[in-house]
Amino acid sequence: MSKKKIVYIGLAADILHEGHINILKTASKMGTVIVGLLTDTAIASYKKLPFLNFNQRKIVLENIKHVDKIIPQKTLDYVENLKIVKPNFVVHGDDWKEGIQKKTRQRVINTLKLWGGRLIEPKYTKNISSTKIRSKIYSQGITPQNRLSKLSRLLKVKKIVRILETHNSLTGLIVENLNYVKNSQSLEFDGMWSSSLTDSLTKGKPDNQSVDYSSRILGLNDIMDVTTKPLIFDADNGGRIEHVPYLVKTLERIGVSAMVMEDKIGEKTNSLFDDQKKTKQDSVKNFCKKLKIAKNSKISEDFFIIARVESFILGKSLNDALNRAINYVKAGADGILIHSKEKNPNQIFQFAQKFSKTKYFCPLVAVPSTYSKVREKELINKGFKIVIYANQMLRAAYPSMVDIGKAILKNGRSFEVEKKITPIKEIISLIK
Ligand code: SPV
Ligand code: MG
Repeated sequence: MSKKKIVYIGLAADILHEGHINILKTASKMGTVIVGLLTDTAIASYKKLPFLNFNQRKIVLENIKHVDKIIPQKTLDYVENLKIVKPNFVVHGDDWKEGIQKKTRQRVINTLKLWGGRLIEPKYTKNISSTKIRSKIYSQGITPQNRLSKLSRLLKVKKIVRILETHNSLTGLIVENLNYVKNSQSLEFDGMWSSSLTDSLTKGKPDNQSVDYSSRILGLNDIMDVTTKPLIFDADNGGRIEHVPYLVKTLERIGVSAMVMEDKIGEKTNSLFDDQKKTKQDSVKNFCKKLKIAKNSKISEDFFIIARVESFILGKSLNDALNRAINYVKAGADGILIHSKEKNPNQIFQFAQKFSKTKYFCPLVAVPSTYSKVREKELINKGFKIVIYANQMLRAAYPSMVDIGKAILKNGRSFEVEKKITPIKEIISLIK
């Protein structure tokens, strides 16, 4: 076959194995090989972040003799690049005939037809796949530094980073492994929220710092043992100012990616309570001092200090919230959590609109507990980069456990609840 034919291959090339080499070899026999190397954003749109970033993956590929040229492929979909390159052939393993890439494949076939190009599908190399290698690597765990920096990487490539509350290792495993395929896209949670509220409630105590940091961090260690996703820590108001450096250091050491510090003082009351009389908001000056200390205590650039503005919780104005956010960013906050307990997101949307016009705009965090009708799409449109589902796992478990307990009391046996609970066979092998 003439060397002048153009062959296009879309690749993530994060974990290269002999299957990829087979494809590249086949392609190089057919003509000039152009690899559309998926960008980090493209990869993160349908699976986990790659281990290696775009440039690292590019360097590896550039040094493979079957590759003639590399261009970025910005989406999982090939069409944009195909229309530019107009290749005679696209080569892809035949494994994408089924599953989430089925539609992508069909669009490749339709596009190639426009200029008489063809899709070549070598037989998938048996017993080897990046997905298998990747899950083997993940089952080994992750270093604290690698986990810590994941949030910063996710913020660069995701439209919104989706975080779910985790109050023990089992809920951590749910965040780690759960996925849902919707419109050929595999959806998952990007990371975990360690909530002061649910950490306290699981210990049967109120959310008023009765459960101290040491106890919460012990729980975190258990979660970190069995997961690899990033974690954001709810640090309440950071505690006493002289203790802040030690909290930051401890969190960094165990691989936490961010700590959220709220600008309240006085007796701690959970923000979702109507009555906030016992709580006051810290002065801008004091809270900025705390933020500066936190910022100066961290070692890693990727560890984020997120300042949580409680103005709306305490009935203060939009201007107060804005002024605080601006000052907090000036003091070193890497992100702003604008909290609200309204039934709709208007208040935080107004805030986002004004804040985005200032030069201090930085990643915004939403906690849609009371305004839960809001969709992630709307949050993205208003400039939010992180959404935290802050308590839903515990709220799911509690009523279910109460119902089952009641049913056992009512019936004097457990037979009636069998259908509602996980079968023994499944529960004993839940953790393999
Ligand atoms: C938590 O989850 O503990 C939080 C969020 O801080 S809230 O409960 O809304 O205050
Ligand atoms: Mg809290």
